[in-house]
Parts: sequence; structure tokens; C-alpha cells
Amino acid sequence: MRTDWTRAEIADLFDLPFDDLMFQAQTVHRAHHRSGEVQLCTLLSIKTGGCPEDCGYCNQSASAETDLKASKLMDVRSVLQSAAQAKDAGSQRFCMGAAWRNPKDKDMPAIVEMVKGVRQMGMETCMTLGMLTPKQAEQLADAGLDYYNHNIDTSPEKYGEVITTRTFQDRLDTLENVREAGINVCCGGIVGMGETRGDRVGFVHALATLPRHPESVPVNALVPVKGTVLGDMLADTPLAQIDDIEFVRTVAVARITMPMSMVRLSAGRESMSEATQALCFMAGANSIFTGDKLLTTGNRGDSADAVLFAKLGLKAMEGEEPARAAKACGVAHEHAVAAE
Ligand code: SAM
Ligand code: DTB
Ligand code: SF4
Repeated sequence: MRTDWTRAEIADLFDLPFDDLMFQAQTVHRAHHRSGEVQLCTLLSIKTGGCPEDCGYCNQSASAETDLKASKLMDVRSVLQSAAQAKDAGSQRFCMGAAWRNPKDKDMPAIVEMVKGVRQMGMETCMTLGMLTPKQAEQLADAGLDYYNHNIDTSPEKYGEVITTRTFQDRLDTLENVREAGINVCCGGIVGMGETRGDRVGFVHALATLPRHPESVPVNALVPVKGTVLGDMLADTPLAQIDDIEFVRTVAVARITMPMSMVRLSAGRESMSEATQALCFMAGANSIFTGDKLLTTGNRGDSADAVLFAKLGLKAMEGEEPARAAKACGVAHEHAVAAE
């Protein structure tokens, strides 16, 4: 897979006439993925609020002026109960998120139990706990963690305007620790934070030129929350809101530049029209978060999604995603798809 994309090439993709861009994205998508299948993932906030980081979009930051109630790390039993519900609702992957700068070593035994318990239920596991040391990444790998989510969020240039308490390089360091430990990487970001087209180019470029593409790429549309820096900024300047077509373009360019990755249409679906979501699936998004809650904010809910899937003829993905299947049997990915 190409990891030598230039910014100019990515900018040219963004600039394509919309139907050419969509045609290219669909062509790449169909060469590497089963069309019409969407992976279902469920989120749970296992530790909410009171976070020492100052991410400008996040209502879980202690610096946000929201009425979100902070809570301690959930107990293992309650987490496993939620996971069982998610499995019954047809979810393939259970993603556990904590509002931490980084996990403390004293938290690791409970975290390890959560990973082991969810895996025993036959679901894939994902965690997002902030920065990890190499040792913590190894502990998670030993517990059997399948994916670790850690987003670069935006372009390297824009990053410092959004978060000041940790650097872009800190994020890359954790991603490297996760890779080194042999855990699959889930890494993406947020569109609609008042960034420029150039920032969106820089964001996709940073992902598509990582030494290995993330296996999952979540593309979030900012969920503006009152009391957060960016939520308030958008309320004051509605024109800064992302245009639907520009959002779809971002999904399409991510698909084209990272052909094997799962591209996840993540936060923001609740306020997105069905037509825009349909365009995102056509642009190569093939994974979503299910249920009526993301971590702390609302999501569309399973019945609305069932209606949308029926309208679009989409079905829940079963079995392993292509990138992992190819890795597991040690064959080039193209051969794995061709053999199906
Ligand atoms: N604390 C951990 C961290 O930041 O790495 C994990 C949880 S954090 C909530 C996971 C990701 O959710 C963030 O990196 C960001 O991309 C996304 N996110 C958070 N708040 C959001 C919002 N209001 N709208 C869209 N995406 C959001
Ligand atoms: C990701 O990129 N999006 C998810 C997941 N990774 C952890 C989180 C979205 C959070 C949206 C705001 C909230 O519900 O708190
Ligand atoms: Fe904390 Fe994560 Fe929210 Fe940033 S995105 S404030 S690190 S919970």
C-alpha cells in the first residue's frame, strides 16, 4: 500500500469533480472490500469526564464548562454487562473509552480484565485510554486487545490550535508504541472544527503517510457541545460548519489513499441527513458506531439505522475485515479479495 502520498496529490483528489471522486472511491472500495457491508461497533465510556487535557472539541475536558458529571473507572462486571448487550444487538466490536491523559499503572489490572472478558464473549475489543507507554501497550497486547484508538484529530498545523496539553508528536509516539506491541491501530480525527481545506488535506496526508496505514480510520464530524471551545465557536459562527459535500469528499479521499483501511463514519451521524450518510457509504465508509449513545453524546439509535440500512440495501459485516484476514493468513491482500 502506498505510504508516499504527497500533499499535492491529495489536494488534487479533493479538487476532482464530485462524481469523478466518487467513482474513484467506489472503484478502490470494491477492489478491497465487500460492497454493501458495514461493520457495527459499539462504544462505552468506561471513565467519564474530568480529563486534564484541553481538547477544544471535548466536553469531557475539565476545562470545558459543561454539566457533564465526571465519574470513576467503571467496575469490570458492569462493563461486561454492557458488552453482552452490545453483542445481543449485533455489534461486532466493543470500544471502551476513558477520559484520561494516560492510564495509571494501578488501573491496568481492571483494564486487562475488561479486554479479556469482552474477548471471551467473541467480540473484537478496542480501547482508547489516551497516551500509552511501551510497557502499557504490551500489557494490552498480552491481554489480547485487538485495536487501540488514538486520533491525530487534524492536520499537524491546526493541531496546536485545538489542543495545547500534548503535542502531535506525543500522539505519533503512542501510535508507534501500539504498533510495536502488535495491536491494530485505529486512528483518525474530526472534520468541521473550522479547519481549512488545506488542513483536511494535511490531516489525510498525515494518516496516509504513516509507516503503515491504520487498520481503522474514524472520520468524526464535530458534535458541537455548548461549553466547549469549539462548540461555542460554531454556535457563534455557523458559517464555519462543515459543508456536507466537503465532508463526503474527505471520506472519499481517505478511502482512496488508504484502500485497505476500514473507514468509520463516526461521531456526528445524529445530525447528518440520510442522504449525506448514503453518500459517505458510497464514498467508501464501511463502519459505524451503533446505539443511541457514543461516549457521552447522542447517536442515531439502532432502529433509525435499521431503517437506513433497509433503504440502502446495506447489511452488517460478518467475519473478519479484509486487512486483518489478509494479515492472518499471510497473503497479499489483493489475492485474499480475488479468491473470495
Ligand atoms: N481520552 C482519549 C483520547 O483522547 O485519546 C480517548 C477518548 S476521546 C473522546 C476519542 C476521540 O473522540 C477524540 O480523539 C476525538 O477525535 C473524538 N471526539 C471527542 N469529542 C468529540 C466531539 N465533540 N465531536 C467529534 N468527535 C469527538
Ligand atoms: C472516535 O474517533 N470517535 C469515537 C471513538 N473514536 C472513541 C468517539 C466519539 C466521541 C464523540 C463525543 C462523545 O460522545 O463524547
Ligand atoms: Fe480528554 Fe480525550 Fe476528551 Fe481530550 S478527547 S479532553 S484526552 S477525553
